[in-house]
Amino acid sequence: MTLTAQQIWPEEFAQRYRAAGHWRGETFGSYLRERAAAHPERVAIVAGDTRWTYAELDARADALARGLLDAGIKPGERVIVHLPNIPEFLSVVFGLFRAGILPLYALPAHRITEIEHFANSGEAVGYVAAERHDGFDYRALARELKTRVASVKNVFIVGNADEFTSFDALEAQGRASNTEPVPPVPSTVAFLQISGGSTGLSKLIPRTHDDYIYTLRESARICGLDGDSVFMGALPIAHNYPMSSPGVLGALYAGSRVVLSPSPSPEAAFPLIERERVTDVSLVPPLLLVWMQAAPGTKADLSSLKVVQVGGAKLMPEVARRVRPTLGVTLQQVFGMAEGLVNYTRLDDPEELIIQTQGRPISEDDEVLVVDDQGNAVPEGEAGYLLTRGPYTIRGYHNNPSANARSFTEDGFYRTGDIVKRTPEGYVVVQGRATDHINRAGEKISAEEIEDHLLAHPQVFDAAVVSIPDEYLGERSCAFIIAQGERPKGAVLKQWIRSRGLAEFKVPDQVVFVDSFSATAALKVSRKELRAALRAQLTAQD
Ligand code: J2J
Repeated sequence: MTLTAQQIWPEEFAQRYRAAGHWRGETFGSYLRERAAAHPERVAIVAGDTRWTYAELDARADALARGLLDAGIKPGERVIVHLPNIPEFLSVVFGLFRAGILPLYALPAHRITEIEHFANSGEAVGYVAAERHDGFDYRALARELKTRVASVKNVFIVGNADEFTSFDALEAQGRASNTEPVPPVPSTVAFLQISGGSTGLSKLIPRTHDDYIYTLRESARICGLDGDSVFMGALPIAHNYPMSSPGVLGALYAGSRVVLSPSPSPEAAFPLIERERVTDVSLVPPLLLVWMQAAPGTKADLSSLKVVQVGGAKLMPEVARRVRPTLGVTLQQVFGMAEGLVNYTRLDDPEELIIQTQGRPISEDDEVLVVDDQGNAVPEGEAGYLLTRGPYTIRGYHNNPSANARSFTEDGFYRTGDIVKRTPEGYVVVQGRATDHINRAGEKISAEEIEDHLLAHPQVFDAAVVSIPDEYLGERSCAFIIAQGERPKGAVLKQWIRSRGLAEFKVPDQVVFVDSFSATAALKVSRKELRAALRAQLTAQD
């Protein structure tokens, strides 16, 4: 298995990133230990009535590291972490990091089909979930997972575990244990994140301690986090963005307090902002709209908020312009990707840059190219494909040579799939994208993946899934269907997607039946052109 930075970055680059002080040989386990030593009594995590100090989080992570090793999981092996925004998310990932075991992050919305794919492609040996969340019983998923994927031996459940090991038992066992975890090497892979999955199934993204901690350190600095900051994790923190840009991990790196909201809705988040005097939060554009609608009428005192970050999908300038007047905060645009490159507008940037652009890269060593179809640089200010490499952008997906051949150039640039322009100041303006996925409120959906599932339905002859502009979601998904025999109801096909064990956000928002894919979209053209023609057809009708 290819799990070291040496195999991810060529040695000359690794040396350069170390010499520049980007990679400092820290690990997740070591930075938590240092913070806990520096300010043991400071509150690290708040969720509901739970308040853990840095010392407590540190001790829990130690206990879990021992418990996980005693359960027979070995350093370098992978454990799927399938948890909502609860404190145990953080204690278990730090426990895994300390034991040198790799978390593989799944979103709470993922269901058996996705988890099975992650377990197979990451050869996972364990699965951690909460008993229930949002009405869904994750123990049932765990049972199914164990029957489908033989490598998954250990299941740990927060709450009532039934036949599985309870999280409390795991931690108690670890507290009583003398096992000494061997600290992981900073240049090795610390965890696997999942890709947005533009073509078919999600790919696994290997990130090292060195490279990711560099982004946490710089993100916390760029976002102005320090010991007085209170960062709210409102979006699901398994997402790379609320995890790391600066996210909950960046906030803990900076010694800030992390407040976890069970949901990003104003009803859940606003009272918590008042109670905990939250200063920073990251949102996706549709949520920003909801917050801006709710803020003027709320009884909650939101005056502690200083910075609201918005990223994950394009923020329209006319919305961006209203942020400061409506919420009384500084807007920070964030354009990033789980594969690496993250751009931020800086807090003291001129207002127009904050409103009109998606920021500039974290690092002076982020190499950013904007190229045409032939791979040649376009003149400054013109739109082109964004390619990038740098000290925290991966050089390849985990165990996936065919995706790597498509997604990376020979000299190691990642093809982001985004179409961007650059301003004279080096700021990026996202124009669109070349890949065929749907960015539904920041959740990336692969058209191909959903088409494959629709095609498995006996009454579907052909299917094309496209993104349609949507006032609230930014984009919504529309499935064009040519029926086989009698047309099923749209609702039946939506239910079909659910029954295939997929995340709810992948269920098409709209189903449109057509007799054929029309002359423009005859079989000669690629799926991509077909989707473009159908999208144009529907948008023209609107
Ligand atoms: C337009 N498109 C954007 C933006 C991401 C920080 C922030 C976001 C992510 C993320 C992340 C966008 N405007 N402001 O991991 O650390 C689209 C682009 C990009 C893709 C990556 C982070 N911000 N996008 O969203 O891996 O198309 O990461 O390539 O989920 O989201 O998606 P993802």
